[in-house]
Amino acid sequence: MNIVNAVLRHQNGLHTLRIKDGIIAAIERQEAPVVPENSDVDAECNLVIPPLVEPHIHLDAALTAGEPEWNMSGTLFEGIERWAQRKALITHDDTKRRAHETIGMLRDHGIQHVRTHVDVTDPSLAALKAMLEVKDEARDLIDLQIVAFPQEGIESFQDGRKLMARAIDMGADVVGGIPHFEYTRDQGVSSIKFLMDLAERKGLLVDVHCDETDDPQSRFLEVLAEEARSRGMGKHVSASHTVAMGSYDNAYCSKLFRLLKHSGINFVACPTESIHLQGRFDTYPKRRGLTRVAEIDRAGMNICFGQDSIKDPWYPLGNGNLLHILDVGMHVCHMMGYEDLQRSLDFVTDNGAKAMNLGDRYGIAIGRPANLVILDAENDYEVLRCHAKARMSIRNGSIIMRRSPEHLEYN
Ligand code: 17E
Ligand code: FE2
Repeated sequence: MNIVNAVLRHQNGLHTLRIKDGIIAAIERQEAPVVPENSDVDAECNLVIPPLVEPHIHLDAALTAGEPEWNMSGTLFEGIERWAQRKALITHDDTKRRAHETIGMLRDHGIQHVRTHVDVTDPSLAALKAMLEVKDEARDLIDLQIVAFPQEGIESFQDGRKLMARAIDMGADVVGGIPHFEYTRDQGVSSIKFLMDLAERKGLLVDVHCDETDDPQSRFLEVLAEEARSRGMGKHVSASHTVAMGSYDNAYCSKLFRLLKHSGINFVACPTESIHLQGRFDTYPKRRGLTRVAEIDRAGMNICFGQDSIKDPWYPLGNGNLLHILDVGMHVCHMMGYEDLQRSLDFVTDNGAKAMNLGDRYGIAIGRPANLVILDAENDYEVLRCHAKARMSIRNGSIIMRRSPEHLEYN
């Protein structure tokens, strides 16, 4: 298969991508637009990118909003309570059905790499067992990384440490945590030491829900970053949310940034989720409740966007469209300057791939898997402005999704 008339990011002109045996075999600069041959895919002078990357979602909780009760306060903490009610009812089949349905939504929006946090604070580990099967069954659509995520705590949940260790033995890829939810600061700190020890021993990645609260005293990020720095594990560690940073004073934050840069850790922000869940204890002025996305990026650190939820106890909306999350993120984080708009796709492609440590399995280059998405716009700026959609998603050289252009009629 050849893709002709492709616009590539960071490259001038049009290109032909030649795909053989599921691999990108050649990338050729065209002199001018060409007429496609029969077996060619015509990108029609639109952007062809590597797939969108979803670095942070909870597939085990997706599509459960309102079951059995809705989150009426809109807080993270009521979300965790509502989920505990639903968690008592989950079954293997119910988890698989919802996860597959949600993966279908991600596919429809050009996502092929996904990191999902799976709640392991459940003595049966039913959701994890189900998600390990889903990972295998969904292989033709997405690559799935599974985080062992202790939703109700490692230290403050009964047998929390044992459940984490068991989840890793069962095959979870990434070690998670939730230090700001542990009962005490000490427990938060010891939970981070425990999870970093576990990851180091097993050679695994780390992704911690870290400081997901407007409380400016929630300072577990410094603990995580120092653990990562001193063990030389920074590249393998992600700090998700870190929204308390939006409430830290500048004097502390400037000191913190020195450590963060030295640590080399990655950051994941979830703008729709955080603008919804945070600021809930404020009247006015009301905080935005996001981490310092622009500042982290400007400091040369890696930060990406994720959607976190799709219709779950924490967030009632969502449909898999990561470009919508990008749109909201650029607005809420004050990143609408021309330079940011011109490179906005970084936050849902390359930066996510880096956080997930996808390495040379990701990107448009000769010899890499032919995982490609055609958008219906010509550059990052227009993608954002026009609410572009994925027109085609290609995985290992096969078309897995094709969307017809919108059709309007006028009198
Ligand atoms: N669990 C959590 O602790 N935080 C979230 N944002 C979600 C689940 C969605
Ligand atoms: Fe999350």
